[in-house]
Amino acid sequence: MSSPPPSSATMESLIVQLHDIAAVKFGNFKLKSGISSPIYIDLRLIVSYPSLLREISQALISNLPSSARYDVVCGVPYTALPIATCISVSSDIPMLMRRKEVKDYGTAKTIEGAFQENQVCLIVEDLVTSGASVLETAAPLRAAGLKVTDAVVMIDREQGGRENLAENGITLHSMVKLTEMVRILKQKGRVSEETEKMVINFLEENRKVSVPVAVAPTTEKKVSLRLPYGERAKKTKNPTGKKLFEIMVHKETNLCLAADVATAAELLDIADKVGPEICMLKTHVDILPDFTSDFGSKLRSIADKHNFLIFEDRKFADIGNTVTMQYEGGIFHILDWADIVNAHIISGPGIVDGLKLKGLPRGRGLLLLAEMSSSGNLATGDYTAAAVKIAEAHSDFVIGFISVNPASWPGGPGNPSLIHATPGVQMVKGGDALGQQYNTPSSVISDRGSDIIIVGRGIIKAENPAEAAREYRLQGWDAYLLNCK
Ligand code: S5P
Repeated sequence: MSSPPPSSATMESLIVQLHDIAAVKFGNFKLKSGISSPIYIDLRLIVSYPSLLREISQALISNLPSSARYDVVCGVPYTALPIATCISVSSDIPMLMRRKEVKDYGTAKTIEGAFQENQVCLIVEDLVTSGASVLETAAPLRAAGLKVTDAVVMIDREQGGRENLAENGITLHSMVKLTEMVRILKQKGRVSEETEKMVINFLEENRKVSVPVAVAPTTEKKVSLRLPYGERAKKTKNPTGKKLFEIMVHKETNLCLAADVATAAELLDIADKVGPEICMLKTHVDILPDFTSDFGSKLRSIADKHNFLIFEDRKFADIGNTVTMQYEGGIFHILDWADIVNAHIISGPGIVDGLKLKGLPRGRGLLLLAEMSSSGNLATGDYTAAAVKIAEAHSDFVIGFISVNPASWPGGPGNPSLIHATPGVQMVKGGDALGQQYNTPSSVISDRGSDIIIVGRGIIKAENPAEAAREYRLQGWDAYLLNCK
């Protein structure tokens, strides 16, 4: 911990060595995301060069400010595991390992090794782009009672990772920034000026893609501690609302999967895989080309097996009389299989009366769209306030809201019997090309005062959706525990 920061000569030599072993390559590479990159970095190779591995580990640790305090280290699996091991052995600092795969839900440990609550854990990573993988490792460490305040990384790609981590309370210490690395390689005659320019342009363009989009409300604030979900279950009149809170407590999850997949077959498959991690599964049944009349009963049996509720995101918007027919009839018979549906209040309170007529006798629940996640949406101010009024007047049937920033509402998230579910959630802030705006699980639960995170593409597009769901569950639950009385 006391060794001086690496000299520029040491740094240059490390970078040249990385180039020598082809851990850094220049050319035309197709990345996992589909885009072509003029640079490719594969730091897994360093395990074959022990002296380089040792030098890098030392450079990482001596790069930390002397004020940094930590009791244990943990590498982000898998590439950073040997680096963390090397730091642990050479600096005599105990190490922890985070499991990527947990076989038995609810019983197996996510963190291996000996530690005590409130110890500080330093995260070790090889390459940071958006910071998502560091956050994925920080979540279970924090959930286990450890403090995570700093992360060391070999290479910072300068694509928003530093800012995203700072937003989550983690200071990033990089050995070298990617542009600096390319500049050094050019100075050493390893790459031409043209290649250097190409890489810098590529980074600039990608930086634009991944720079966090400013998310609508600028009024984020910490909400005061909230009643535990279990207490709120007792205050809830509607049986589905009560059951939802109870499932959340029982399964330790405030995650809802937005299962916007291409077919009914895929939906049933992902429901079964992700089922153990979620309290609710959200469908858009009208996007499924292979919908058949037994879809509802099939999904129901998966929901019963894994104990989650089904939420059909129908967004009813018509007059009361029409929605009764849309809810019950047509080809989808939503009333038969969906525990929860939602409605806009654009048509006035009659829409709630209409849905309630059919839903309440079956014990179903309704969420009102009080806010939306998409940029430029009109569900703000008086409109949001009207949704709250209608919900209060129908609290036997309305179980809560689709909301985005209830902490900023006059009176905050309000009545504890009403639940807040928030879409537009991913591991890092940002947006899509069609107006969707994303916030992180911790900012949604901690700063924005919501109860449930609704995650779609963050899970369904992941390489391993069940594993991604698990990470979202841990982050969402961790944030809930931090904010609960
Ligand atoms: O305001 C809203 C309301 C909803 S219900 N914004 C949303 O994005 N949603 C839904 O949440 C949307 O229809 C989609 O099913 C999900 C978000 O998906 P993601 O892939 O962007 O996470």
